[in-house]
Amino acid sequence: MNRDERIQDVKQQLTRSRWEHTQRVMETALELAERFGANKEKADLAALLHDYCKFWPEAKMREIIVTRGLPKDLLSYNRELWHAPVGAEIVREELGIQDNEVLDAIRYHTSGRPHMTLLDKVVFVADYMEPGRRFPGVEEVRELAREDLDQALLKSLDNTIQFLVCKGMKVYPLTLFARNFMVDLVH
Ligand code: DGI
Ligand code: FE
Ligand code: FE
Ligand code: FE
Repeated sequence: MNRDERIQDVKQQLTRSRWEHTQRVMETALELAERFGANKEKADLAALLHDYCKFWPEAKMREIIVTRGLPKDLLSYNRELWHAPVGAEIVREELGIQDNEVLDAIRYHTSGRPHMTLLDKVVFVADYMEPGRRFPGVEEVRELAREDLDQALLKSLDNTIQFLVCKGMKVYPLTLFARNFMVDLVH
């Protein structure tokens, strides 16, 4: 499967507005990869595929989590988290993506994790700050990302956790571990 065929495949999985988001994540990830020295081909591929399973039915995602041995604790947290690990599994199985760095960047693009790789950070921050995003505090993340990817990542995690807490929602432990890890790293 070449890049154009992959693009057609991804477009079929997504709504028009989600495909436009994906294109902006690809552009932003490429800029960040260039700025901070990540592998541009991998950033492009991970960004293209990062939301592959975003619109899969909840029951189908649940089945993938159970049958493929993905972390079962996901099932007791927000279903918005599921498309990331399910997406990594599905692009490996169905699109034949074998690069574990790319698969990890997809797998952890929503939750984050401790010890995020440069590629993980590029995809996570690109997804958070692509020019279509209107989150409170996103402009500060864009400013930080001009010079310091780690500070931009920490601020994205802080903003997301604050958002969830303000809404009275649970926070997936991996997101808290990711944030705590980044606090130590930047100080
Ligand atoms: O798929 P996208 O909309 O492009 O963005 P995403 O994959 O980063 O995340 C989707 C949403 O998941 C995000 O707006 C907040 C929500 N969410 C729910 N519980 C958690 C969570 N995000 C994180 N990081 N941690 C959670 O526990
Ligand atoms: Fe996503
Ligand atoms: Fe995200
Ligand atoms: Fe996304």
